[in-house]
Amino acid sequence: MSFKQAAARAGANIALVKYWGKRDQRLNLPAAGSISITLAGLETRTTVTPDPTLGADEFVLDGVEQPPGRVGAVLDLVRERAGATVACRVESRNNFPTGAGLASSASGFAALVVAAAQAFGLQLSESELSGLARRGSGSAARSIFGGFAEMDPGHRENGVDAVARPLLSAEEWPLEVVVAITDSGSKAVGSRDGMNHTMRTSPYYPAWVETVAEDLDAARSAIAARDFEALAETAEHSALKMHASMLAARPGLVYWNPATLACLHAVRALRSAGTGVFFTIDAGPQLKAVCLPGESERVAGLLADQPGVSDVLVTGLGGGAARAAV
Ligand code: 2P0
Repeated sequence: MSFKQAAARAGANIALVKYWGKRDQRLNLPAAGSISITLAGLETRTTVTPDPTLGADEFVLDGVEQPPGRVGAVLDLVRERAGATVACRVESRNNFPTGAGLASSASGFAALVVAAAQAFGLQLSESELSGLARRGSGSAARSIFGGFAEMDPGHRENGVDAVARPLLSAEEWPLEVVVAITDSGSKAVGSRDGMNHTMRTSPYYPAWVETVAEDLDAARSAIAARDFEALAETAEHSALKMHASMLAARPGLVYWNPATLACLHAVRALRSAGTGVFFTIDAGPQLKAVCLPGESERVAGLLADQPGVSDVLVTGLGGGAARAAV
Protein backbone atom coordinates (compact mmCIF):
# COMPACT_ATOMS: atom_id res chain seq x y z
CA MET A 1 0.00 0.00 0.00
CA SER A 2 1.47 3.36 -0.98
CA PHE A 3 0.79 6.58 0.85
CA LYS A 4 2.33 10.02 1.10
CA GLN A 5 1.80 13.37 2.75
CA ALA A 6 -0.86 15.48 1.00
CA ALA A 7 -2.45 18.88 1.57
CA ALA A 8 -5.70 20.48 0.44
CA ARG A 9 -7.71 23.64 0.94
CA ALA A 10 -11.44 24.31 0.88
CA GLY A 11 -13.69 27.32 1.44
CA ALA A 12 -16.38 27.81 4.05
CA ASN A 13 -19.91 27.92 2.74
CA ILE A 14 -23.10 29.68 3.74
CA ALA A 15 -26.47 28.07 3.09
CA LEU A 16 -29.15 30.17 1.40
CA VAL A 17 -31.67 27.34 1.83
CA LYS A 18 -30.72 25.84 5.18
CA TYR A 19 -29.92 22.31 6.31
CA TRP A 20 -31.41 21.59 9.74
CA GLY A 21 -32.22 17.99 10.69
CA LYS A 22 -31.26 14.46 9.69
CA ARG A 23 -33.01 11.40 8.36
CA ASP A 24 -30.22 9.08 9.51
CA GLN A 25 -27.72 9.77 12.31
CA ARG A 26 -25.19 7.03 11.57
CA LEU A 27 -24.72 7.87 7.90
CA ASN A 28 -25.36 11.56 8.58
CA LEU A 29 -28.10 11.84 5.97
CA PRO A 30 -29.98 15.16 5.87
CA ALA A 31 -33.76 15.23 6.20
CA ALA A 32 -33.99 17.71 3.31
CA GLY A 33 -31.81 19.37 0.68
CA SER A 34 -29.97 22.69 0.95
CA ILE A 35 -28.35 25.29 -1.32
CA SER A 36 -25.20 27.21 -0.48
CA ILE A 37 -22.50 29.56 -1.71
CA THR A 38 -18.85 28.72 -1.13
CA LEU A 39 -16.81 31.69 0.01
CA ALA A 40 -13.47 32.96 -1.18
CA GLY A 41 -10.93 33.83 1.46
CA LEU A 42 -12.50 31.97 4.40
CA GLU A 43 -10.54 28.76 4.07
CA THR A 44 -9.30 25.70 5.86
CA ARG A 45 -5.94 24.28 4.82
CA THR A 46 -5.29 20.71 5.93
CA THR A 47 -2.29 18.40 5.70
CA VAL A 48 -2.65 14.62 6.12
CA THR A 49 0.52 12.73 6.93
CA PRO A 50 0.24 8.93 7.06
CA ASP A 51 2.87 7.75 9.55
CA PRO A 52 3.48 4.05 10.40
CA THR A 53 5.25 5.08 13.63
CA LEU A 54 2.00 6.52 15.08
CA GLY A 55 -0.12 4.32 17.35
CA ALA A 56 -3.29 6.33 16.63
CA ASP A 57 -4.51 9.28 14.57
CA GLU A 58 -3.54 12.75 15.74
CA PHE A 59 -5.44 15.94 14.95
CA VAL A 60 -4.13 19.48 15.44
CA LEU A 61 -6.53 22.38 14.75
CA ASP A 62 -5.08 25.89 14.67
CA GLY A 63 -2.03 24.64 16.55
CA VAL A 64 -4.01 22.93 19.35
CA GLU A 65 -4.09 19.13 19.73
CA GLN A 66 -7.70 17.81 19.63
CA PRO A 67 -9.28 14.37 20.09
CA PRO A 68 -9.44 12.87 16.56
CA GLY A 69 -13.22 12.17 16.90
CA ARG A 70 -15.04 12.62 13.59
CA VAL A 71 -11.73 13.35 11.81
CA GLY A 72 -10.58 9.83 12.72
CA ALA A 73 -13.95 8.39 11.63
CA VAL A 74 -13.65 10.02 8.18
CA LEU A 75 -10.03 8.83 7.90
CA ASP A 76 -11.30 5.30 8.64
CA LEU A 77 -13.69 5.53 5.66
CA VAL A 78 -10.85 6.66 3.38
CA ARG A 79 -8.50 3.95 4.69
CA GLU A 80 -11.21 1.33 4.22
CA ARG A 81 -11.57 2.31 0.54
CA ALA A 82 -7.80 2.27 0.11
CA GLY A 83 -7.30 -1.02 1.98
CA ALA A 84 -4.92 0.74 4.38
CA THR A 85 -4.58 0.83 8.16
CA VAL A 86 -1.79 3.34 8.77
CA ALA A 87 -2.52 6.09 11.31
CA CYS A 88 -2.26 9.75 10.28
CA ARG A 89 -1.32 13.10 11.68
CA VAL A 90 -3.80 15.75 10.50
CA GLU A 91 -2.91 19.42 10.77
CA SER A 92 -5.61 21.93 9.97
CA ARG A 93 -5.69 25.72 9.94
CA ASN A 94 -8.61 28.07 9.49
CA ASN A 95 -7.98 31.66 8.40
CA PHE A 96 -11.23 32.69 10.18
CA PRO A 97 -12.63 32.29 13.74
CA THR A 98 -13.52 28.65 14.53
CA GLY A 99 -16.81 27.72 16.18
CA ALA A 100 -18.61 31.01 15.73
CA GLY A 101 -21.22 30.08 13.15
CA LEU A 102 -18.83 30.37 10.21
CA ALA A 103 -19.10 26.74 9.16
CA SER A 104 -15.53 25.70 9.95
CA SER A 105 -16.64 22.07 9.94
CA ALA A 106 -17.75 22.49 6.30
CA SER A 107 -14.42 23.73 4.97
CA GLY A 108 -12.58 21.46 7.42
CA PHE A 109 -14.09 18.15 6.33
CA ALA A 110 -14.04 19.13 2.63
CA ALA A 111 -10.30 19.87 2.86
CA LEU A 112 -9.75 16.70 4.91
CA VAL A 113 -11.32 14.31 2.40
CA VAL A 114 -9.50 15.86 -0.57
CA ALA A 115 -6.15 15.64 1.26
CA ALA A 116 -6.80 12.15 2.67
CA ALA A 117 -7.91 10.74 -0.71
CA GLN A 118 -4.72 12.08 -2.23
CA ALA A 119 -2.59 10.80 0.65
CA PHE A 120 -3.90 7.27 0.05
CA GLY A 121 -3.74 7.45 -3.75
CA LEU A 122 -7.52 7.27 -4.29
CA GLN A 123 -8.90 8.77 -7.51
CA LEU A 124 -12.36 9.88 -6.40
CA SER A 125 -14.99 11.87 -8.27
CA GLU A 126 -16.24 15.15 -6.78
CA SER A 127 -19.49 13.36 -6.01
CA GLU A 128 -17.68 10.63 -4.07
CA LEU A 129 -15.65 13.26 -2.21
CA SER A 130 -18.89 15.08 -1.38
CA GLY A 131 -20.41 11.90 0.08
CA LEU A 132 -17.32 11.28 2.20
CA ALA A 133 -17.26 14.90 3.42
CA ARG A 134 -20.94 14.54 4.42
CA ARG A 135 -19.98 11.77 6.85
CA GLY A 136 -17.85 14.33 8.72
CA SER A 137 -20.38 17.15 8.56
CA GLY A 138 -23.49 17.54 6.42
CA SER A 139 -22.60 21.05 5.28
CA ALA A 140 -19.11 19.88 4.20
CA ALA A 141 -20.62 17.97 1.27
CA ARG A 142 -21.34 21.39 -0.31
CA SER A 143 -17.83 22.81 0.23
CA ILE A 144 -16.37 20.34 -2.28
CA PHE A 145 -17.73 22.75 -4.90
CA GLY A 146 -17.12 26.43 -5.53
CA GLY A 147 -19.88 28.92 -6.39
CA PHE A 148 -23.48 27.80 -5.83
CA ALA A 149 -24.03 24.17 -4.80
CA GLU A 150 -27.09 22.08 -3.98
CA MET A 151 -27.14 19.21 -1.52
CA ASP A 152 -29.46 16.36 -2.45
CA PRO A 153 -30.92 14.61 0.62
CA GLY A 154 -30.96 11.38 -1.38
CA HIS A 155 -33.60 8.68 -1.14
CA ARG A 156 -31.51 5.53 -0.74
CA GLU A 157 -31.08 4.02 2.70
CA ASN A 158 -27.36 3.58 2.19
CA GLY A 159 -26.98 7.30 1.41
CA VAL A 160 -24.97 6.99 -1.81
CA ASP A 161 -27.20 9.60 -3.45
CA ALA A 162 -26.91 12.10 -0.57
CA VAL A 163 -24.28 14.29 -2.21
CA ALA A 164 -23.95 17.87 -3.42
CA ARG A 165 -23.63 19.07 -7.01
CA PRO A 166 -22.66 22.41 -8.52
CA LEU A 167 -25.42 24.75 -9.71
CA LEU A 168 -23.57 27.83 -10.99
CA SER A 169 -19.98 28.98 -10.87
CA ALA A 170 -18.87 31.99 -8.88
CA GLU A 171 -17.80 33.77 -12.08
CA GLU A 172 -21.31 33.46 -13.48
CA TRP A 173 -22.79 35.42 -10.56
CA PRO A 174 -20.05 36.94 -8.37
CA LEU A 175 -22.12 37.97 -5.37
CA GLU A 176 -20.33 39.55 -2.41
CA VAL A 177 -20.69 38.64 1.27
CA VAL A 178 -20.24 40.69 4.42
CA VAL A 179 -20.03 38.81 7.73
CA ALA A 180 -20.89 40.92 10.78
CA ILE A 181 -19.14 39.43 13.82
CA THR A 182 -21.29 40.07 16.89
CA ASP A 183 -19.59 37.54 19.20
CA SER A 184 -16.34 35.77 18.31
CA GLY A 185 -16.53 33.14 21.11
CA SER A 186 -17.65 29.57 20.53
CA LYS A 187 -21.40 29.07 20.46
CA ALA A 188 -23.22 27.54 23.43
CA VAL A 189 -25.00 24.76 21.48
CA GLY A 190 -23.29 23.19 18.46
CA SER A 191 -25.18 22.61 15.22
CA ARG A 192 -25.46 18.85 15.62
CA ASP A 193 -26.89 19.02 19.16
CA GLY A 194 -29.07 21.97 18.17
CA MET A 195 -30.63 20.24 15.20
CA ASN A 196 -31.20 16.99 17.09
CA HIS A 197 -32.83 18.91 19.95
CA THR A 198 -35.07 20.73 17.43
CA MET A 199 -36.05 17.43 15.76
CA ARG A 200 -36.95 15.89 19.11
CA THR A 201 -38.84 18.74 20.74
CA SER A 202 -40.02 21.41 18.27
CA PRO A 203 -43.64 21.14 17.05
CA TYR A 204 -42.56 23.30 14.09
CA TYR A 205 -39.91 20.82 12.89
CA PRO A 206 -42.30 18.74 10.69
CA ALA A 207 -43.50 21.94 9.00
CA TRP A 208 -39.87 22.94 8.43
CA VAL A 209 -39.00 19.65 6.73
CA GLU A 210 -42.18 19.67 4.64
CA THR A 211 -41.52 23.12 3.19
CA VAL A 212 -37.81 22.95 2.30
CA ALA A 213 -38.46 21.46 -1.15
CA GLU A 214 -40.45 24.49 -2.30
CA ASP A 215 -37.69 26.83 -1.07
CA LEU A 216 -35.15 24.76 -2.99
CA ASP A 217 -37.21 25.06 -6.18
CA ALA A 218 -37.55 28.82 -5.74
CA ALA A 219 -33.86 29.33 -4.96
CA ARG A 220 -32.70 27.10 -7.83
CA SER A 221 -34.86 29.06 -10.28
CA ALA A 222 -33.70 32.41 -8.88
CA ILE A 223 -30.06 31.37 -9.21
CA ALA A 224 -30.54 30.13 -12.78
CA ALA A 225 -32.21 33.44 -13.70
CA ARG A 226 -29.80 35.58 -11.58
CA ASP A 227 -32.94 37.00 -9.97
CA PHE A 228 -31.53 38.67 -6.84
CA GLU A 229 -34.89 39.83 -5.44
CA ALA A 230 -36.35 36.32 -5.65
CA LEU A 231 -33.25 34.78 -4.08
CA ALA A 232 -33.31 37.41 -1.31
CA GLU A 233 -36.93 36.66 -0.45
CA THR A 234 -36.39 32.88 -0.41
CA ALA A 235 -33.13 32.95 1.55
CA GLU A 236 -34.45 35.25 4.28
CA HIS A 237 -37.57 33.11 4.55
CA SER A 238 -35.50 29.91 4.87
CA ALA A 239 -33.24 31.41 7.56
CA LEU A 240 -36.12 32.84 9.61
CA LYS A 241 -38.12 29.62 9.27
CA MET A 242 -35.16 27.55 10.50
CA HIS A 243 -34.76 29.88 13.49
CA ALA A 244 -38.51 29.69 14.16
CA SER A 245 -38.21 25.89 14.42
CA MET A 246 -35.32 26.31 16.89
CA LEU A 247 -37.16 28.93 18.95
CA ALA A 248 -40.10 26.54 19.30
CA ALA A 249 -37.89 23.71 20.67
CA ARG A 250 -38.04 22.92 24.43
CA PRO A 251 -36.11 24.69 25.79
CA GLY A 252 -35.99 27.10 22.86
CA LEU A 253 -32.69 27.71 21.10
CA VAL A 254 -31.92 31.40 20.74
CA TYR A 255 -28.74 31.95 18.73
CA TRP A 256 -29.25 35.69 18.20
CA ASN A 257 -28.05 38.56 20.34
CA PRO A 258 -29.16 42.22 20.16
CA ALA A 259 -26.48 43.01 17.55
CA THR A 260 -27.70 40.19 15.30
CA LEU A 261 -31.16 41.73 15.32
CA ALA A 262 -29.81 45.26 14.78
CA CYS A 263 -27.97 44.00 11.68
CA LEU A 264 -31.09 42.19 10.42
CA HIS A 265 -33.12 45.42 10.58
CA ALA A 266 -30.29 47.43 9.01
CA VAL A 267 -30.13 45.03 6.05
CA ARG A 268 -33.89 45.16 5.58
CA ALA A 269 -33.85 48.97 5.63
CA LEU A 270 -31.06 49.04 3.06
CA ARG A 271 -32.91 46.70 0.72
CA SER A 272 -36.10 48.74 1.07
CA ALA A 273 -34.06 51.77 0.01
CA GLY A 274 -32.89 49.97 -3.14
CA THR A 275 -29.56 48.33 -2.22
CA GLY A 276 -29.11 44.75 -3.47
CA VAL A 277 -28.58 42.96 -0.14
CA PHE A 278 -30.22 40.24 1.97
CA PHE A 279 -29.32 38.55 5.26
CA THR A 280 -28.91 35.01 6.44
CA ILE A 281 -28.10 33.70 9.94
CA ASP A 282 -26.80 30.24 10.89
CA ALA A 283 -26.54 28.43 14.22
CA GLY A 284 -24.69 31.33 15.79
CA PRO A 285 -25.00 35.08 16.36
CA GLN A 286 -23.15 36.30 13.25
CA LEU A 287 -25.18 37.89 10.45
CA LYS A 288 -24.15 37.27 6.87
CA ALA A 289 -25.21 39.87 4.32
CA VAL A 290 -25.22 38.69 0.70
CA CYS A 291 -24.86 41.58 -1.76
CA LEU A 292 -24.96 42.27 -5.45
CA PRO A 293 -21.50 42.89 -6.97
CA GLY A 294 -20.20 46.32 -5.96
CA GLU A 295 -22.41 46.76 -2.88
CA SER A 296 -20.29 45.12 -0.16
CA GLU A 297 -18.32 48.21 0.86
CA ARG A 298 -21.44 50.20 1.61
CA VAL A 299 -23.06 47.27 3.43
CA ALA A 300 -19.89 46.64 5.48
CA GLY A 301 -19.80 50.31 6.53
CA LEU A 302 -23.39 50.18 7.71
CA LEU A 303 -23.02 46.88 9.59
CA ALA A 304 -19.80 48.03 11.27
CA ASP A 305 -21.79 50.96 12.73
CA GLN A 306 -24.39 48.73 14.41
CA PRO A 307 -24.07 48.56 18.22
CA GLY A 308 -22.38 45.32 19.32
CA VAL A 309 -20.68 44.54 16.00
CA SER A 310 -17.02 43.90 16.79
CA ASP A 311 -15.75 43.30 13.26
CA VAL A 312 -16.86 42.87 9.67
CA LEU A 313 -15.32 40.47 7.14
CA VAL A 314 -15.80 41.27 3.47
CA THR A 315 -15.61 38.32 1.12
CA GLY A 316 -17.37 36.88 -1.84
CA LEU A 317 -17.68 33.90 -4.07
CA GLY A 318 -14.76 32.88 -6.21
CA GLY A 319 -12.55 30.70 -4.04
CA GLY A 320 -13.16 27.74 -6.29
CA ALA A 321 -13.74 24.14 -5.36
CA ALA A 322 -11.90 22.21 -2.66
CA ARG A 323 -8.51 21.37 -4.14
CA ALA A 324 -5.10 19.96 -3.52
CA ALA A 325 -2.59 22.45 -2.16
CA VAL A 326 1.19 22.47 -2.00
C1 2P0 B 1 -26.42 25.01 6.95
N1 2P0 B 1 -25.98 24.64 9.35
O1 2P0 B 1 -27.17 24.64 6.05
C2 2P0 B 1 -26.97 24.91 8.37
C3 2P0 B 1 -27.66 26.15 8.80
C4 2P0 B 1 -26.06 25.53 10.45
C5 2P0 B 1 -27.31 26.29 10.26
O2 2P0 B 1 -25.16 22.93 8.21
O3 2P0 B 1 -24.39 17.49 12.17
O4 2P0 B 1 -22.23 21.26 11.17
O5 2P0 B 1 -22.16 17.98 11.17
O6 2P0 B 1 -24.08 17.38 9.70
O7 2P0 B 1 -22.97 20.51 8.88
C6 2P0 B 1 -24.38 23.13 10.34
O8 2P0 B 1 -24.53 21.77 10.41
O9 2P0 B 1 -24.04 19.55 10.94
C7 2P0 B 1 -25.19 23.56 9.24
P1 2P0 B 1 -23.65 18.02 10.99
P2 2P0 B 1 -23.31 20.76 10.29
O10 2P0 B 1 -25.27 25.50 6.74
